[in-house]
Amino acid sequence: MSQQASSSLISPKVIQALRSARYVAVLTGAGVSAESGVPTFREAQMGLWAKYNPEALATPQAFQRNPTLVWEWYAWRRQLVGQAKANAGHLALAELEKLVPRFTLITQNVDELHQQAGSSSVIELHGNLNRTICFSERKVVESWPETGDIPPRCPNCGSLLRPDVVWFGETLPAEALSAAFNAAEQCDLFMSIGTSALVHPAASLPVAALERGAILVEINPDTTPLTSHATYALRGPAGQVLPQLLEALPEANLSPNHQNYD
Ligand code: BV8
Repeated sequence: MSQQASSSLISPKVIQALRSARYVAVLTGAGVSAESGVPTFREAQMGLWAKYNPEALATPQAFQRNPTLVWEWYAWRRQLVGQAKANAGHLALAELEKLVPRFTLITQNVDELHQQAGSSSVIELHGNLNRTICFSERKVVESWPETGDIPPRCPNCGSLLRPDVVWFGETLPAEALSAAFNAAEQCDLFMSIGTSALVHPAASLPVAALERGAILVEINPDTTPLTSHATYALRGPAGQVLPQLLEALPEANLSPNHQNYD
C-alpha cells in the first residue's frame, strides 16, 4: 500500500530507500517541465491552441491532413521551450545522478530541459522537438532553404519536414525503449515523476520495475493510475519535492543496520 505524503513531509523511509538504492531509474513526464512554464501535455492548451486536443494533433494522420497546422503547433511549442529554463526539479535530478551508485533518466518529454539541467545521459522515449526529420526518409535534417513553405521541404527528396517526435500510433525508438525497460527491470528503486502514467509503452515501465521487486516512488501533485501501486506517493510539485529529497539525502539518519555502499 502506498504511503501518501505531502511534499513538506517526506518520510525518512523514502530518504532511507533512496540512500540505500544501488540503482535508481527515473521516468519523467510533462509535469517536470510545468514549473519551467511549459504547459503539460494534457492540461488545456493556451491561447490559439486552446481549441485543439494535443492527442489529436500528435499523430501522423493529423500531419498528413493538415501539415501546416501541426508544424505551426510544434513551432509554437519550440519557441515556448526555447524560452524555458530548467527548473529546480530538473536540476535536482541532475544532482541525484551524482549521488547514487547507478542512475538512469528516462523521459517522455521532448523539450531537452533535462540535458539543459546537466543530466548526462537522457533516454528520450518520445524524441526531441528541437530535431527535424524528413517525413519520408526519417533522417535528421539540420538545415533547409527558407522558401516560406510551411512545413519546409526536405532538401534531399522534397518531402515535407516534421518534428523528430514519436506521434501516437508510431513506434518508439527501439534502442531507447529497450534501454528503458532494461533500467526498469534492473533498478531497485524506480521514480515516476510528473507523468499521468496514461501513455504506453512508457507507462508500463514503472509496472515492470514493481514486478521485479523495485521500490516505486511517485511524485505528482495529483493522483494517477499508478498512485495506488506506488510504495511511496509524494503528493507535490517536482520542483519542490525533488530538492527536498536531495537536501535530506546526505543527513539521512540511517538505521543502525544500514549497509553503506559508498
Ligand atoms: C506505440 C510526443 C505501437 C509528441 C507523445 C497500450 C494500452 C493503451 C494504449 C496503447 C497501448 N500501446 C499503445 C497504445 C496507443 C498509444 C497510447 O498510449 N495511448 C494512450 C493515450 C491511451 N501509444 C502510442 O501510440 C505509442 N506508440 O505504442 O506504437 C502501437 C501503436 C498503436 C497501438 C498499439 C501499439 C506512442 C506514444 C507516444 C506519443 N507521443 N509525445 C509530442 O509531445 O507532441 S505522448 C505525450 O504524452 C507526451 O510525450 C507526454 O509526455 C506523454 C505522456 O503525458 P505526460 O508526460 O504524463 O503529460 P500529462 O500532461 O498527461 O501529465 C502531466 C502530469 O504531470 C499530470 O499527472 C500532472 O498531475 C503532473 N504535474 C503537473 N504539474 C506538476 C506535475 N507533476 C510534478 N510536478 C509538477 N509541477
